Amino acid sequence: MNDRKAAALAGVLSVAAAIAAGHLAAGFLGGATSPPVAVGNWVVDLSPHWLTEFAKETFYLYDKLALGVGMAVVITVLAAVAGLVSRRTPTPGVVIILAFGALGVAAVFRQPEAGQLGVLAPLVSVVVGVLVFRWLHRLAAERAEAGFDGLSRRRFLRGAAGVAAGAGVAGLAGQLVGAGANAESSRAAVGPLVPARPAPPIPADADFAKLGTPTFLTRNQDFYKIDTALVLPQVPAEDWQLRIHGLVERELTFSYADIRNRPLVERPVTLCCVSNEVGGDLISTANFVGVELRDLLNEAGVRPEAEQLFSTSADGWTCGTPVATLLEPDRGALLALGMNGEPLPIRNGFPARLVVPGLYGYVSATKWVTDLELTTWDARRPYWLDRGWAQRAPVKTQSRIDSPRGFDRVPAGTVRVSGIAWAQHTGVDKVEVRVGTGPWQPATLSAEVSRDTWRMWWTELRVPVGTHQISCRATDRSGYTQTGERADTVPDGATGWHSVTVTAA
Ligand SMILES: Nc1nc2c(c(=O)[nH]1)N[C@H]1C(S)=C(S)[C@@H](COP(=O)(O)O)O[C@H]1N2
Ligand SMILES: [Mo]
Repeated sequence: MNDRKAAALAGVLSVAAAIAAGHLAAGFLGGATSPPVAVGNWVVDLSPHWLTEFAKETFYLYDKLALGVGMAVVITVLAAVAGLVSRRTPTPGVVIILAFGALGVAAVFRQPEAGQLGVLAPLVSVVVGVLVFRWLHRLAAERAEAGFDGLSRRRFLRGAAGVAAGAGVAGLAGQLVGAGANAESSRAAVGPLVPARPAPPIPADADFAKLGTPTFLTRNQDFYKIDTALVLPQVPAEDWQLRIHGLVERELTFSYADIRNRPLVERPVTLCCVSNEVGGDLISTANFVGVELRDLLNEAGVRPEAEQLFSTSADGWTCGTPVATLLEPDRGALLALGMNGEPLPIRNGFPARLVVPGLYGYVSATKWVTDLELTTWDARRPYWLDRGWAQRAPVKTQSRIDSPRGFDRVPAGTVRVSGIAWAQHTGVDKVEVRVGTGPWQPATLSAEVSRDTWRMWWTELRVPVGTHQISCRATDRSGYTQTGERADTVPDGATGWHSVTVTAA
């Protein structure tokens, strides 16, 4: 084998080892996305429509395979080039491997399901790639120094064969481990969750999206996501169980089939995070499908001493919800299996989560829920309580301006302003807007879908030339008008009016 062939081989084998190692690491990291898979998804997303159509027609069921082969060809060529340009020193090859790594990190992070640990898989790739490349490079260099004697040649070839075998084993192992650790196939097998009581149709005037507000229902991929999970728990529906125990007459355990075979209800609910700053975007709305949590609790027979529903997720996160709230006949708390016509996305709690209208997520919305214990407030302390957050946290009445954006330039005169308001389980009654400290002016509200969901608003304001603050405030059905006093999100939710500064010319 001549010098060039050895150099190209070193490049190709180290990149193969890097990819296989990253794939294996992703398998072990559970929710993490494998770098080659993430890059593949990216390629698919970037492909123009005609190309994906062409691929489907030409390769039929094998379009994914064709994509894999295509990527393999491109990567092999680039890796061989990396080896060839590194014949004097390994630095150019190392730089190319680092660039591959950066691509891997970027690709993994565009995947919505990548947990915070997702970055580890591409990092493992890079480290393995660089180490293997430097090692093979040294063996190749020693071979040249030794004048291509039999011993140094054999050492290089043995090293290369070892790397090839190792990469093959790691890649296969990653495939096996990853398949076992991912709940996506289980989710795909759930099939339609058909509600016996569907949500009301959403009227066309439930949002003012054309005027700059969000859409009434948030698409699943756009739904805000908050949790402590470094990698998303992967719980196949077949393995999932929910246990109800503690201060109950009879302990109950449900399988996924037990729950999904009950009559399902569908209910639009706006979820909101206590960490949402004034004007923040940790708020979204979905049609949740599930069963009445109250029915399950009543079947278990809640004893009068029970104050707290202490719920635990598959990854050990805990949450405390007032039992009295959950037992209110019209609260509408759900053990949810689906949202917006699909099984829950894994990031939003597949196979099952709690949804309680009117309470912030950290005291109510346990994702990947597996255990419901009826208990007292003294006996059990949920996760966020020991970290400075309040025991009880009903959602505070709030509103936000979506258009114009802060620091926008607008034409002086009439300016259209729009946004959202929410007061879950109480209902929004009124939104008012003002320029500077001028008089509050009422805005037009969107059709109310339910008191558990947000409402959109819009109006037109006279804005004179200059820089001005536009503010909004909501009033809820209890007659409470949002206080202008600013409070931090800790311990039980921010208060204050949202305002944006615009310059009119
Ligand atoms: N298992 C688990 N469930 C959880 C959390 C968590 O950290 N772990 N965070 C809660 C918080 S703080 C919020 S605001 C909601 C967010 O739900 P989402 O990610 O579906 O928007 O989930 C709640 N459920
Ligand atoms: Mo939250």
